[in-house]
Amino acid sequence: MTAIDPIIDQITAALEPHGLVPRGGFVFGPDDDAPRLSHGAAACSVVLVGHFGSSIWPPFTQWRQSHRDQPDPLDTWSKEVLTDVAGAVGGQAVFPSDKPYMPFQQWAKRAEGLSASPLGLLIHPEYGLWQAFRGALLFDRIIRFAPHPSNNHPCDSCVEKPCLHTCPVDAFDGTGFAVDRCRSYLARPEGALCMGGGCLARLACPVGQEHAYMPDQQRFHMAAFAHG
Ligand code: B12
Repeated sequence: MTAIDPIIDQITAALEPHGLVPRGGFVFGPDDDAPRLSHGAAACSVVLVGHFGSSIWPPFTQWRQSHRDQPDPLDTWSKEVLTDVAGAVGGQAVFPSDKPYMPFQQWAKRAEGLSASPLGLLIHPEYGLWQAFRGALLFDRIIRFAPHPSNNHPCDSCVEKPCLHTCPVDAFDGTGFAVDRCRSYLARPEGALCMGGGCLARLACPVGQEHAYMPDQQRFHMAAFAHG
């Protein structure tokens, strides 16, 4: 068996103070539209970076105290942190919020073997919908990754699918997300419950409920989505 690349330990250590973790990765194949590195060549490997549950919230909240009027604070924080980490490990950081959008969810399916929930969000067998990606590190060399576990898709055995029956305006039908209907509801007084406590459809998912974001983080994401 091939040993895992030592750079994964370096990345793990560099991310740890920020509540972030490497979330697998892969080597681009000849048929992939691999992103270009700053020197023009196509990237060879990618390591995804993200978080489970509220692990980023304490370090991010602390950073925010000295960056009070920062627009898009979570994206800005992610860029600050990951640009530094990339520099330290010889990679180049890319971000989910930057256009043209990189296919983060497709990458995550390959890197961690995750599948999409009926809400469109990828679901993790342990952390459910309470996880996301803050960036990815591109490298110009082959990185040896541990094979990801063959994750069962938790939604396959979920008969009730409460995520599809909880939204007060039926914004999710299992095939798409009625973004405008959701946003206009959030703007009305009736939307206060979602705005204050988080997306009811996401909260209805039985998987990984103990990892649901803390209330402050729920409100932050709802506000970012509602006004985005
Ligand atoms: C544009 C976008 C949106 C748009 C979607 C518009 C649309 N119908 O396409 C809007 C603004 C609605 C949106 C909302 C949310 N999003 Co969004 N979004 C993106 C973004 C920036 C680009 C998507 C894209 O076009 N990618 C390019 C294509 C080529 O890549 P892809 O991997 O093939 O894209 C997949 C997605 O587009 C997906 N998709 C299509 N429609 C929708 C709708 C939703 C709601 C989601 C989540 C995904 C999704 O299907 C594609 C095939 O797998 C991605 C980041 C990224 N770079 O991918 C985040 C991303 C998909 N979003 C994410 C999240 C978390 C959300 C929110 C939950 C934000 C929040 N409030 O916390 C909400 C969901 C609403 C809710 N109920 O709370 C996460 C998903 C993480 C995960 N576990 O899978 C991502 C990866 C960002 C991140 N930092 O991790 N989002």
